[in-house]
Amino acid sequence: THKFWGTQPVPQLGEDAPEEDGWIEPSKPSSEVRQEPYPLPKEFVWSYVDLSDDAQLRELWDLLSANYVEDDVASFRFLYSAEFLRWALQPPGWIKEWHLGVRVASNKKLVAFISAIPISVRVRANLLHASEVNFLCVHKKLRSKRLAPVLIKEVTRQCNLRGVFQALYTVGVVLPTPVSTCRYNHRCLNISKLVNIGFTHVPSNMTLARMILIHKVPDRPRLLDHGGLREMEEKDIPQVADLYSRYMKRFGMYLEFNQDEVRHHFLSGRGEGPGSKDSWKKPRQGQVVWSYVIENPKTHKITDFFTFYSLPSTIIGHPKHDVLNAAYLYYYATETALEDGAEEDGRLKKRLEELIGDALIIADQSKFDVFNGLSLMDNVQFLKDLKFGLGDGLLNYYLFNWRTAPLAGMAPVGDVP
Ligand code: YNC
Ligand code: MG
Repeated sequence: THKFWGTQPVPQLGEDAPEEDGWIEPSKPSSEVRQEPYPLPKEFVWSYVDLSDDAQLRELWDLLSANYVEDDVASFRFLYSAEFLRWALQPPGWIKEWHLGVRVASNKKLVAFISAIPISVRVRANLLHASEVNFLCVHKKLRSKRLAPVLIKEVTRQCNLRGVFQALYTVGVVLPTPVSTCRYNHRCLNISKLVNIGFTHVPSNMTLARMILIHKVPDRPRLLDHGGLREMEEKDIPQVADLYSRYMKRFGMYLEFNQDEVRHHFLSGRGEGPGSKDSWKKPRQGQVVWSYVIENPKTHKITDFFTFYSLPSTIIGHPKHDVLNAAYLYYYATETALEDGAEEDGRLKKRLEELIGDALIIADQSKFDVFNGLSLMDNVQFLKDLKFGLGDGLLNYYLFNWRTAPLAGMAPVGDVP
């Protein structure tokens, strides 16, 4: 039983799928929302964390780098960079009161955090003006004291005060009640390091040398010279936004992005310094996101794009290596998916293998050790043939205060009514 989640407007475990999609609790005017912050145990105080201030950004980085998500056996812990945190938490329309910290009253040390950002999420036929909740973290020394429910209730109150009554969030563990569940898949790139740190192992029917050979990728993206591949630029935003929205309509749940959001998510996280013809080989200073387009050389039409981001993990207690450099597949889209019959006759699969295959090459040249992808969108089309292996991590997707039937993690079409 869930003492906290049992009291919240979420579908309870074992509940039947609803006949109609809709809220669980109705929205209310902000005058009827609770006006006082939820009380904290007396040694703590609420504190908004201002990420525009380098000193406070550093405090959040310190908290998360020591206390945020670890895998089941505590071998790895996410190590979000400061640039990543700013990029993730300050998208267009970000709200100061949604970067919510808890400090020790006596010495002001930051010991807990939760965040929300505004999103427009389409869930089947409905477009929800919602928030995305992330980076919930309680210092290791303060675990199991029921602080997390207070953080969740307070961020909910802050959302409600802004007229937001639905939220989207992802969690590794199962709570009431996932709307979808995805699995992590890993494309190993730096085999010797990954074997060395125990991230993967050499199968009994293979040698290390053979395993390295099998996972070797070319050293130059295949679509670079004649295929129209280049880094995404500011001028591409209208076309990329249009392609993104047409492509994503094929799925039962996705975020809608306007052009400012496309600019933010795909271009603002690219760090310092101008792009150059060869910048795919080497990350820029502080680079968080890598974004590429395919431009038809004759029509100048953008036919495809792909993006991935950098999210390293601390390797806990290893004598030689301290950081796992992981790239995560982010958004992509291709006109091929929108052509009649492309899924049935294998054209979509072939195109995605070309695109994501080049993403792997770029990530390899940028010195990533591994490239991760979830079992969602069209990923199931290429994961196996591009030599991704099944991970043991799951990612559960949740909606707060919204009922809808479960969405298949991998199903592309068919889910949309
Ligand atoms: C979790 N991750 O079940 P019950 S993901 C939500 N998300 O409640 P205590 C969680 N709930 O079962 P601790 C949760 N983990 O009794 C635990 N819970 O009903 C529930 N880890 O609280 C749990 N970050 O304070 C139980 O637990 C209750 O001290 C127990 O703190 C939990 O960001 C946590 O994994 C996760 O820092 C803070 O373990 C702590 O253990 C920790 O006694 C490492 O809490 C880091 C970590 C979570 C990453 C993420 C998404 C969070 C979503 C939160 C829900 C948002 C709902 C929408 C709100 C806005 C609505 C609007 C509008
Ligand atoms: Mg606690």
